[in-house]
Amino acid sequence: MEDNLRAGVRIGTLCARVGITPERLRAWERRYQLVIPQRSPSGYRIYSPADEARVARMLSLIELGYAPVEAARISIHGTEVSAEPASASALIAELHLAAASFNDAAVHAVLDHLFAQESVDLAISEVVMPFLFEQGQQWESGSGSIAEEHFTTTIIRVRLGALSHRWGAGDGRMALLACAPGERHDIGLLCFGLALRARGWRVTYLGADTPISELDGLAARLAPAATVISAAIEEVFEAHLDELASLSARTPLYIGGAGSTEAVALRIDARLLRGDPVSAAIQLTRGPSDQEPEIGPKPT
Ligand code: B12
Repeated sequence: MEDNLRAGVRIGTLCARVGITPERLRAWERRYQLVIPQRSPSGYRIYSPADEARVARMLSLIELGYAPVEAARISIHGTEVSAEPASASALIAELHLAAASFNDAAVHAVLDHLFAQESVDLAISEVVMPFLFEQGQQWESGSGSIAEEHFTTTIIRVRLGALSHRWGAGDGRMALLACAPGERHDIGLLCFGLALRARGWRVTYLGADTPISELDGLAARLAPAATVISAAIEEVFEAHLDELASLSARTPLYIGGAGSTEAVALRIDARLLRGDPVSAAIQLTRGPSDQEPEIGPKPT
């Protein structure tokens, strides 16, 4: 109890943080029992981090057009008793709102909802990928800022990373995953690893900016069923064609991401993983007889 009080904040602090007046918050407490604050020994209301997240979620839902009574119900009960699951477009809209107000509790609340409600495949392909893409477009068109993009990308990356816990365990086929040298866009690769894991594969993940020489040694040591290199920018592959070509002689090499092209795949004798990370994982994990039409041909 004392620990809870120590972790909590008074009403003025909570209201300033989430952007609500104390009067409105007290009204929500009275009408919907949105939160039931504890009391300090001198009688002040004390709010916990969970209370704060709940109030932030209610505010986001109201901004999205939910009636207060419905917003309160969803904020209190979460997804479990929600009559209808939120649509992908509603969740994406909530993420944009949360990004615009730099509200990390709201970003986490949307992701909590998403990962509780959907399979990893759907969460990635219906919400996470389209959201990141739209955020990039907003930034390009000047309607969103780099700060917003960094803010949400960092949280999303951490949450996806949490889902990767122990993805190297088990006895499934193994994929060695890395971004090309100089490449920092690793979220697509992370999603691809999660989609492979959902299909029983093991994942050894090296992440951003991996030297090809390291992959060479590790591929020889681990003998993965697939070594997958990802890049969002084609020039990144082009700067390392010779090294990649020698790597493909030693391991079943695949390339993916927006920077991967048929031309690069042909030049380094690799297979091209087409499309979004989930579709690509589906193609890779199909039997060899199914693979040829779906994955870019490996020249003979
Ligand atoms: C988030 C982001 C960043 C973050 C990355 C954080 C992280 N850890 O991943 C940070 C801030 C680091 C960053 C940096 C830069 N970025 Co950036 N970034 C983005 C942004 C907004 C989202 C990227 C993303 O994850 N998209 C979601 C992915 C998954 O979508 P996608 O890339 O289109 O990929 C599709 C497929 O290729 C596939 N896929 C993706 N990855 C993989 C992997 C595998 C294995 C498979 C099978 C499939 C697959 O799935 C997607 C859906 O179909 C994009 C905008 C956009 N439209 O994507 C720009 C974008 C990719 N960035 C861009 C640029 C220019 C940069 C910088 C050079 C900016 C700078 N001046 O510093 C640096 C480069 C850093 C580097 N050395 O790599 C450009 C690239 C343009 C180009 N083609 O040349 C983009 C497109 C923005 C733009 N429109 O200009 N960026």
